Amino acid sequence: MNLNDEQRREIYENLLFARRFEETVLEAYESGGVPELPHLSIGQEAVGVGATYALSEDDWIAPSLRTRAPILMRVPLKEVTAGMYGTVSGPSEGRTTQHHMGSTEHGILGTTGMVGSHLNAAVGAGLSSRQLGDDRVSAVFFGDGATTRGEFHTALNYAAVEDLPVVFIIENNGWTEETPIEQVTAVEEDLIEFAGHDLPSSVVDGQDADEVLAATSEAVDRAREGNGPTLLEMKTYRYRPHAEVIQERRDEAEIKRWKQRDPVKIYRDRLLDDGVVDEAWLEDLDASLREEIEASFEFAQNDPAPPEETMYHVYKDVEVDRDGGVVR
Ligand SMILES: Cc1ncc(C[n+]2csc(CCOP(=O)(O)OP(=O)(O)O)c2C)c(N)n1
Ligand SMILES: [Mg+2]
Repeated sequence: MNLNDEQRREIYENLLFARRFEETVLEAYESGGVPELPHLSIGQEAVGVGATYALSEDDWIAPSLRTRAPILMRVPLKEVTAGMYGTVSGPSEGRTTQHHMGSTEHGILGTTGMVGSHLNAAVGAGLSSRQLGDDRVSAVFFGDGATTRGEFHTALNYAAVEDLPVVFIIENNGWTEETPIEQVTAVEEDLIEFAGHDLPSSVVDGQDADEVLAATSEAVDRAREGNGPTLLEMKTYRYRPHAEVIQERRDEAEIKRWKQRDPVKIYRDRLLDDGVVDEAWLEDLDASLREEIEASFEFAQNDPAPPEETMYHVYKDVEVDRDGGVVR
């Protein structure tokens, strides 16, 4: 995919936007304002941004609980922030908070707290695409830990057997909570060794949005042309602990090493080197993103809690007979 200067600036804007948003979430959480424990993806932004940039607006995205950038790229910011506070203007009108965020209106399947459980929902979205003939590709983001779950293998196998238009994206940050991934998997080196199932796969530098975009574009083309699923392993790293309440147990040197491969900095330096942006542009962008994000937090903090009747529209009202058959 050949990018023009405007597209390259747009990718950088999305990277910085995701970074500044989550930094603000952290500040709000630390000052006691966010109702749910953040599991931040700071450090992993290039995976979500690069991959989403490779998709069409109509394509399905199934994020993991940690994946944030694709949501920020598709859903209006005030809605995302309200969604985080569980207030009425959020995508679910206050039925969920950040961990379960989704917005089918924007092609984003709501995620769950059960690791790996959304993979088969994403495969289902691919199957629906096939059956409806609507050309939509389904991209699913999940952690390395999810590759140890049965759901992962079921999803890969079914998508491969049926040649479904699904792109499987492992956000391999090397850790599943407090456990290094190599301790709990039998593969020798890369998680794509799990692929089998006659599935094309590759390992990608997840800190470089251009690399992520190129690999995902290839997979999306394959899926859209009817040639089935692809497994991509994005090597990345989170800069924060698993969740904010958890004490950091990873090696300081390891964290430091990965911070030298900061996806936002890598992209910024490349744009500066290529003369696509200058310092003044970068400063203006940062200031305007901060302002927009602050305004969204102010909006969400003043947004009302959902009315009581919201809880009555979760399940359809039906009457059942003694055998569980639907009467009305
Ligand atoms: C089925 C299941 N088992 C355990 C947990 C507890 N848990 C929550 S997040 C997590 C780690 C997930 O690691 P990974 O898939 O690598 O994603 P990451 O947090 O690194 O983004 C675990 C074990 C859970 N939520 N669901
Ligand atoms: Mg992980």
